[in-house]
Amino acid sequence: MTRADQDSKPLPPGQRLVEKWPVLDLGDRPVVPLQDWNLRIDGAVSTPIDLDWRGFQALPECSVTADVHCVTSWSLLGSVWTGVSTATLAEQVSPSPKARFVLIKSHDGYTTNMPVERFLAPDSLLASARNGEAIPAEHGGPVRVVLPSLYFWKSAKWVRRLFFSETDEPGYWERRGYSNDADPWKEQRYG
Ligand SMILES: Nc1nc2c(c(=O)[nH]1)N[C@H]1C(S)=C(S)[C@@H](COP(=O)(O)O)O[C@H]1N2
Ligand SMILES: [Mo]
Repeated sequence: MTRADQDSKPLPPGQRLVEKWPVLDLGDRPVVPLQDWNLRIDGAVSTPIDLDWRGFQALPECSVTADVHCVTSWSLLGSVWTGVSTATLAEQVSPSPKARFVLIKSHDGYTTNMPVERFLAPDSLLASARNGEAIPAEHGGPVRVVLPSLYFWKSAKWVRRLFFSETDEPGYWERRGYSNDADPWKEQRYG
C-alpha cells in the first residue's frame, strides 16, 4: 500500500498510522518449532481435532488484505495475511448450535474471547504469513490469529487452542478492564 493510499484511507477514531509493525505482548515469547506445532480445536463441537503442521498446511489456504488497529492507538494498513480461514477451521469440527463464544489459548498463557460470529467474520484467519513472509516468532509465528474487525489484542499470537463454548469467559486483557467487544470503529477500548 502506498503512503498516499494510506493517508487517504479513513482510520477508526483515535488511531494513527505506523510504518513499522510494533511488537507487543506479555514478554514471554515462546519458540514453537514446526515439528512440535499443534492446534487443538474442541469444546462444544461434534468432532474435536488436533492438527499438526502437516494437517494445517493440508487445509485450503486463504489470503486476506486487512488492517491492524491496536488499542494503544497505532494502525498498520494493508497487510496481506495468508493462512487458513476461521470458517474452514470451524468446518473441521462442526460447532454445536449452542456454541456462542470462542476462547483462544496461546503458548505464553495468553487468552482472549469473542462471540462465534466475530471469530467467523469473513476476513478472519489463522495466519502463517504476512506479505509473503512467514510470521516471525516475535509476532506469534508459526501461526497467529488475525481478526481484523476487532482491536488487535483479540488476535492471539502463538495460538495453541480454539475452544468453542456455550458461555463467555473473559480473557487476559478482558479480565483487566479491556472491552469485551473491542470494535475499533465504535472505539470500544476499555470497559
Ligand atoms: N499470545 C499472545 N497474543 C497476543 C498478545 C500476547 O501478549 N500474547 N498480546 C496482544 C496484544 S495486546 C497486541 S497489541 C498484539 C500485538 O501483536 P504484534 O506483537 O504482532 O504487533 O498481540 C496480541 N496477541
Ligand atoms: Mo495491544
